[in-house]
Amino acid sequence: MKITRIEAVPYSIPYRKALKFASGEVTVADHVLIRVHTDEGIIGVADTPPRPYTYGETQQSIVAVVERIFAPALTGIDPFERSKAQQVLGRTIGNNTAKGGIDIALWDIIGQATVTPVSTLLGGYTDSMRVSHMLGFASAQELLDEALHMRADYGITTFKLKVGRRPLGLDIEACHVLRAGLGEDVDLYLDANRGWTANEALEVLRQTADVGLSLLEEPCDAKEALSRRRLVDKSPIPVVGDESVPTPGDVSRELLAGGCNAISIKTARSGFTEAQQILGLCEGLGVDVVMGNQIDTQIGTLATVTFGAAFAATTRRAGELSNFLDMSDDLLAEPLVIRDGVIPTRRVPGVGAVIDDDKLDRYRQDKD
Ligand code: MUC
Ligand code: MG
Repeated sequence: MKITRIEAVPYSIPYRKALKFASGEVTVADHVLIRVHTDEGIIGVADTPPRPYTYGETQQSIVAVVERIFAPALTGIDPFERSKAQQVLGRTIGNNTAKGGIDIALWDIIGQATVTPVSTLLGGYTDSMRVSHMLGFASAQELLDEALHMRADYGITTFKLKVGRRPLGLDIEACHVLRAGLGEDVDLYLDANRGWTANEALEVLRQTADVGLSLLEEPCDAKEALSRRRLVDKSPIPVVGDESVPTPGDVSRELLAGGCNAISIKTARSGFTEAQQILGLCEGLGVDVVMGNQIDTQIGTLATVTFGAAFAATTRRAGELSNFLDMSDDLLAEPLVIRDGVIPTRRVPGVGAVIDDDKLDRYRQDKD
């Protein structure tokens, strides 16, 4: 089998509710749909979310790097020879979600060609993922209302609260209001998107010691190595690396430097191949992982469920899988459903992301 063509289709779907966090906000999904075509008519699909404040990528940069660099270099390669493709992708630095998308599309082709669900090909540990919901900036009461709604309507009992780059009192109050309103049997953790100094993070941890938070993600910039290491040493809860650890090399650097002691795995930026390498590193070093969310659409979320359900270590914690609920629409022909707090994998060949072509026509931005 040979790759014959790679499409990068820019499209735009508005959010019903914006998601605000310390490093930016999302009001519309200006994403790029990747489609890898083969000479046997099998097409691999994946979604890429441009995040300039995290990876420096834009919708235009993803389309450009795919059309001008990756497509010409990958055309003619056999999708099964993923390591050859990884070599080609690795020759261009950065562009994390563009690379991740192409890798996921190659796995989708391999699953379709072998008539096997990719979650099974990856390891097939289980057939669903528990859901963690991301709470963006809002007042403490609005956050509690949203969490109560997510628990009542979707059975979600794990919440990641976005904090940072605003008065500490607001974040501390939100932690207490959520714990008081949701009770003890809910898992609560924080993500500051580098929006604090190490000392501010330590102060928040001191003032929320009674809340029972389980994780603290990217509290300050990992490049502030000394204060970051002191924070990791002093923190009573694991400090999670996210935007500081997009590749296996970044993961080993940060873990060995003491910059974090848990890792967020995001298939949007690592694909399945590098995500497996990161997981192997973490399992070997005894480091906890959580399946993160790049503020993904349903296509991106399905990729995260497909990978996360394949391994024991990635199912120990709920995966961040519900951001798509804030979108006004999606390209997935058969919508994802969250029931009793879980999302099932798709028991079909490939990843199972069938696109509704009418919707793609409606939302694509490259129409003549
Ligand atoms: C997250 O976990 O940080 C927000 C910024 C980003 O790059 O991803 C999201 C979610
Ligand atoms: Mg994060």
